[in-house]
Amino acid sequence: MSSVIQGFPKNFLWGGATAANQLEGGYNEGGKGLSSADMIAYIPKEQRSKEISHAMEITSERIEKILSGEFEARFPKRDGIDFYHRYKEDIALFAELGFKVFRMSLHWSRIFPNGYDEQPNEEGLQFYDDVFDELLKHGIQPLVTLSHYETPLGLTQKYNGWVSREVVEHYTRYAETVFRRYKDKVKYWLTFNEINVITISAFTGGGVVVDRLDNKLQGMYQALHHQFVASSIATKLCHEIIPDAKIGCMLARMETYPNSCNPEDIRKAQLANQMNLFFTDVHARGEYPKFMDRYFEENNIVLHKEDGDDELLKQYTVDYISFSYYMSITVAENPEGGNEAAGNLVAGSVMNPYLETSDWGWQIDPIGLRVTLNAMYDRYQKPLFIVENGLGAYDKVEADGSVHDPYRIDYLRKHIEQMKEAIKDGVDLMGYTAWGPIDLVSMSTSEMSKRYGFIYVDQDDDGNGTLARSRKDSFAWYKQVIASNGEQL
Ligand code: BGP
Repeated sequence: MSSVIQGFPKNFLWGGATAANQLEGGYNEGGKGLSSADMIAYIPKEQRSKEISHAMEITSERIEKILSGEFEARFPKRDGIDFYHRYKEDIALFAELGFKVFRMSLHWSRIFPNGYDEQPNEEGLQFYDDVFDELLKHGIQPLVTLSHYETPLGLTQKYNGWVSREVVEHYTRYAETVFRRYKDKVKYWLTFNEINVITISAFTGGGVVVDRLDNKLQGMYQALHHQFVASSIATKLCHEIIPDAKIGCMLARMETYPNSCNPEDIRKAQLANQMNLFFTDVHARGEYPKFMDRYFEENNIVLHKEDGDDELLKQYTVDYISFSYYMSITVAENPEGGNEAAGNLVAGSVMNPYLETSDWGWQIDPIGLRVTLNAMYDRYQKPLFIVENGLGAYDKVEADGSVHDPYRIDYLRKHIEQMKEAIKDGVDLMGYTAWGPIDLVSMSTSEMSKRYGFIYVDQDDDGNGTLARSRKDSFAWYKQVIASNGEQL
């Protein structure tokens, strides 16, 4: 009988997580092409819809207006926080925190500017070589996401993004190029960020403009199938080219509770969890779960598969399962009034009266993280990695320049405590990369004011500021968490 593991494993990978399109800037420098993320056009607050992402507003017409210059594309998506020029300073701060690992993504369009180019852009490849060298100089392992809400715009214009099978070939050429280029520097990879989001916003997740689709749902799930196949091929290539690397999938985990013990609510929550874990089922088990047959039939979705697709999915499953966790969701069969808390991510969601709510309506549930870690480990028996967790909040800069963020420390402490409990429960947890260790651009709001960082960045929602970096109170706290391997919280 193995003894219960007390505390975090010695090799636990503590760090922070970012995404190129929210971090780098330099959107048109170094030979980089335009991407879907560069099309998040400015939408004045008063005109914003309740959708979780402005990318859902993207239409063919809006893209043309941006390309023609008629429509000013939105700061700061294009500009991030200028990591492109400041990466040495930022990585030195991550090293001061004691990071073991740093999650980042590559701008696909920095390496293949149009997406369908035959040859890569050397300047783009060299930039990431320089970043990885800087990380490794400080003893920090890169954890690289190949596609994080960024599809080269050329693939949208030529193929309408991932809805076309041709994009599989372009993605696998990109994956093979970077595996070969960085095989001695990068040992942790992820194929797609939050692969489930393509069925919420096809433009965000796959550069697909839905007004060009005859049938929106059919298009979303066909695009998703292409990403599943591409992910399996990338997994095969990664194992061949970098035998000592680990490649995983990544899910926006939506742990969902029933609003009552009414069996109707129980069933609604069960279905919501099934529909969320469907994505990791395919990545980790290598096949579509049976409950999806009913969903496809009831929604007139007929996937077009090529010979060998099912075999690819089955043979090349992921080495580990990573996910983002921010909140839990509660659903009722007959909700009285909707729930803005989850940004309408799940139909029928209602407020959970037992949970606090963030400034952006996300319901804070540390115990839910333990629940979901146990549920996912029971389901897959594969190593898990929390690659996003954090609290987006308004921070106040005091007269002396300090930023006191006890609310962020409290949020993170409580989630890390639950991670420790899950490890005691027997969960194999590889690591934890807090989202946005340095303030960066919010995905859903395209703003800076929704801040996550241990490091404050002097930049406001309209791009004004010095971009100066400074340490918040949570910086010293997280540094101590890492130094004590999660003992001093
Ligand atoms: C996840 C994305 C991240 C990040 C995070 C925080 O869905 O993978 O890129 O954006 O959400 O959300 P937001 O930035 O909207 O606060």
